[in-house]
Amino acid sequence: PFLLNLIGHPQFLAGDVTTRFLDETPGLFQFTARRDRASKLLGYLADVIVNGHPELKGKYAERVPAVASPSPTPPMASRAEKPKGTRDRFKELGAAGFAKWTRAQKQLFVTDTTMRDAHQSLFATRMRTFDMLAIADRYAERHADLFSMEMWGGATFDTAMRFLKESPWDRLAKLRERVPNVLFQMLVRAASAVGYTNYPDNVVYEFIRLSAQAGMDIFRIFDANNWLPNIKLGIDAVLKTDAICEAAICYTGDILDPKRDKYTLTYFVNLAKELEKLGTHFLAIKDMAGLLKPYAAKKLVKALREEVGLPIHFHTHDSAGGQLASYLMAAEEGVSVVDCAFAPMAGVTSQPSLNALVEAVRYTDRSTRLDFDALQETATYWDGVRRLYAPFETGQLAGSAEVYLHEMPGGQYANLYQQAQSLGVADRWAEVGRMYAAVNRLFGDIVKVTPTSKVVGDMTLFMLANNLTPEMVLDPKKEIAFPESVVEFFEGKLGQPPGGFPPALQTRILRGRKPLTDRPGATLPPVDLAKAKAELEPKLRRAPSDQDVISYVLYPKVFSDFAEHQAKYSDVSVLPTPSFFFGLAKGEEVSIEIEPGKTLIIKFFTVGEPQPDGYRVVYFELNGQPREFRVVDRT
Ligand code: BTN
Ligand code: 3PY
Ligand code: ZN
Repeated sequence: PFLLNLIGHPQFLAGDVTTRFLDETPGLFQFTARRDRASKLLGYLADVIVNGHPELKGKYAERVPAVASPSPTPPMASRAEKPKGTRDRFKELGAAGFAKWTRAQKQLFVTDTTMRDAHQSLFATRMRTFDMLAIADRYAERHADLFSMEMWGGATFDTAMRFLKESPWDRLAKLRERVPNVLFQMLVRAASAVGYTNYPDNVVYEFIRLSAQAGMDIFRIFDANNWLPNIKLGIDAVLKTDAICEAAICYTGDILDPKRDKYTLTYFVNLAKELEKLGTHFLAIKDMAGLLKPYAAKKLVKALREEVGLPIHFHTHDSAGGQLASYLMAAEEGVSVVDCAFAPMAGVTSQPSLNALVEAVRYTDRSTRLDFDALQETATYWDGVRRLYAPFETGQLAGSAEVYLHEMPGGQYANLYQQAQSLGVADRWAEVGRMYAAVNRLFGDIVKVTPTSKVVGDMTLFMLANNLTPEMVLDPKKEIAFPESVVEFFEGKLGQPPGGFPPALQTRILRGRKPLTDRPGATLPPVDLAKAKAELEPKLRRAPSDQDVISYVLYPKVFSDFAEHQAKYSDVSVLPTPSFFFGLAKGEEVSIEIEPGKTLIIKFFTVGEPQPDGYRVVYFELNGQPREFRVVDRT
């Protein structure tokens, strides 16, 4: 084990082994804590080997070999001087100066969404920190000319803890350490922060303060109803930090369709002007479902460039298949930044391909100046990563224009599919889209994005599972126990939708109770963070950090379960993804770096027959020593 620790040590890899190396590196001798972590990880692997991973239950899940780590990164990359990137310019100019600079540039800027929206949209937000860290140095060295990396927010905060049993804060910190030169961007649901309901104001302020402190640079703030009082809260919270505020208009409907008069060009331009007045540095067009078709994009961006002085950042999903054209139209009208994902993680419900976009504008006056070979090599890495998450894909092989009918956000698609699977209605997936559209009509044609899209999704699955038609939902004689999220929405707990709620349905759902018409945060009492901390301490059996406290306040149950998992199994984010989901194959050996320079070599032999008490013995070798684990067989 000593030798393994030595040869895996970054200083050793760097050839930087002086005579004092051993004296200055006491970590080599801290065996106890490590042995404890090793036992916990072996316990985790033993459980997965015997019982399977709980997230793969009922799924067709074929084991996929680990991806080879990308070779072009030299071992000591993290020490080398990084090329200057957008983050260096931001630090030099400040948020307002940086926004002004961005708007004045001729080149088209590109945000890479691979580490957030792309996997949220393609495989239900299941990408693990492990697979991001393995490519992080390459981003710092070869992709410093990206505008930003969207790598946090949206559903990642919840799913990291709930499904992957890893800390979203650690993900941010570790990536930040490796990538100091490229701007990090996150998506925040304004008053809903990174959750599904409106929180008290002090929770939103605290969450954004801590995120900025942890290294987040750009906050994309949107409200799921495009409701200004809620967006204002998010903007104010970001403006209290030094970070960049990017307030979003959520696009829905079709501004070119004369029959759709609720979400018109004027509606969006007026909304954008209000956001500018509230002090945002950037304006985002958040086309979460991919409904902003090319000629509509041209018209919208042209109007916004004329009427608003902010740089415009355009986000879409390629759900129907034609959204690269929307980016080109927007580029012609002066959009500053577009959101793309690396080709193997692009298309369908994800963003348009970054590799394709870059080539589409090369040799034009809006060229991104990004390097073809560097992009191609990174694309190859992501191709390998995507295969590891096959069990979480929806099986949708191609884009579908049906999105113009159901208007489901790309980021919801794979998650709703998982929900449908767990309710046993995945075989009726074809009906889901049509029912989703019907629910949207029942609700008065609302903006559908988290959390309102979740309300529509919950209602859709509820109606399918209970064989309810829209007529039955409206029939006052029929008793219906509406889903909790639907009741809360009609109570005004997510704010007010454009044009208000359909009165008849609202009355029926609330059964005479009075809805909120004010901002929910205006009356929600502030969360007592000190009290939450005191409550958390005995659960954690250590002093909670501010990050622990806010995670707990946002997600009490999810965070508590995660903390328990971590106490039992230690930090499982260090496991390679195939081992995390499938354990090890008989005879397989993996090397696991539990921290820089500390590596465990684990080999799995076999599992014994079930014993009368229901246990099985799992046989491993840890750093050359035999180790056995007794695990209850729950299969
Ligand atoms: C069984 O109980 O059915 C299987 C016995 C497996 C023996 C294991 S393999 C790893 C460890 N090293 C040994 O020499 N024996 C045990
Ligand atoms: C989210 O809030 O997670 C979204 O991706 C919305 O588009
Ligand atoms: Zn999105």
